[in-house]
Amino acid sequence: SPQNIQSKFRGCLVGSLMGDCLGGPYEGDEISSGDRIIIQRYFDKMEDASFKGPFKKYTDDTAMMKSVAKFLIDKPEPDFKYLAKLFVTEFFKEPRRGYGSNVMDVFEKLRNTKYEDIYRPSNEQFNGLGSYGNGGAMRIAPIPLYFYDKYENMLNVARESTKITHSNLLGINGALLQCIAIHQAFLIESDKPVDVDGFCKGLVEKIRPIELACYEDLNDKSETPYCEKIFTLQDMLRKKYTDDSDEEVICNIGNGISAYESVPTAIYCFLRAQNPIPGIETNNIFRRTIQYAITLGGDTDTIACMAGAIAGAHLGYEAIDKTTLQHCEKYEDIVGLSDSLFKARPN
Ligand code: R7I
Ligand code: MG
Ligand code: MG
Ligand code: MG
Repeated sequence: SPQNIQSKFRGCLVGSLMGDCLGGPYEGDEISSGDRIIIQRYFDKMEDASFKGPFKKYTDDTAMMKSVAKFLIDKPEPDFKYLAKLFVTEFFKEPRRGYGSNVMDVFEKLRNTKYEDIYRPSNEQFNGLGSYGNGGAMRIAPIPLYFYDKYENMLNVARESTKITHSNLLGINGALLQCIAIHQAFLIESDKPVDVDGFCKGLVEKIRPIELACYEDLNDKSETPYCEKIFTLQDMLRKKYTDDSDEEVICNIGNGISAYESVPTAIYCFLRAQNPIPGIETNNIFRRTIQYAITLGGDTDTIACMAGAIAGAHLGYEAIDKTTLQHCEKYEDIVGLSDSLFKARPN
């Protein structure tokens, strides 16, 4: 296991916060080539110690991630009813954090039914189909950290915690894919380069059995959805970075609010950022990852949050620019939360 575990805990959760805070102002936007220059300057300004400005607010992504961390820290055994209560309490305390437009119904029902069956409200979403939004994936980061040496427990806790709000298979498996991606990145030494092709192969090996178990009627020739998407992004990465355009990435991988159109994109951003990207001027791979994610537009806070969690889990806290971090709301709390999560691990 890696040497700098505590630094990786911090890198991952702080990375998640930074993607959320810095991506927040651009959520839902379509980004033009002129906007790309504005985003470059925005990141340059954040790194300039003489720049003073109001902090960038975090959104629901971080609000819910904090609850997942607290759930792991406070209880020796996973208590999913406790997690449901943390989500609901946090939502009613600060409802205006940009939550998904349907997940609020789950919080209300949970409260009104006094948590009688914590999975029923989520099962009732979208006429019984369940949400396939990226809300399960965006908050998952503490789980692959806490269970980094307990793979099966990691998957089980990731699944059960996601199901409180998301019961559609695409929503659940998207959260599991994000969990696996963070876990894989965490296990790569921070001073070692990422083997991009190997990283994709690892993801396919792990997500395929999970997906196959879900889709029993799948015929032999068709591939499972997330595996298919990983092959697509792998193909795009193999083009040797000559003709990749943002439009192509958005069209083939996505930049939307569904898990299917955002988790693979976050993984793509992390992998693509291992090499220089035209128009993104920085030598810092962490910055390149989240700046690129925001440049793609769409669900910027969430895609940058997920990409930042993966990059931070690989690179650790040292790789993150502290001047930029200081512009993010409650950053000290997230550093403290990472350390508490690290200390809460059994052994
Ligand atoms: O998934 P969720 O928590 O939303 C997270 C997103 C992130 O971008 C946050 O930053 C925040 O802005 O919201 O919340 P949900 O309400 O469950 O899902 C989000 C949206 O995905 C819904 O409001 C729908 O627009 C869409 N969606 C679906 N649409 C049709 N059918 C999710 N599931 C379905 C579906 O089954
Ligand atoms: Mg958000
Ligand atoms: Mg929103
Ligand atoms: Mg979002």
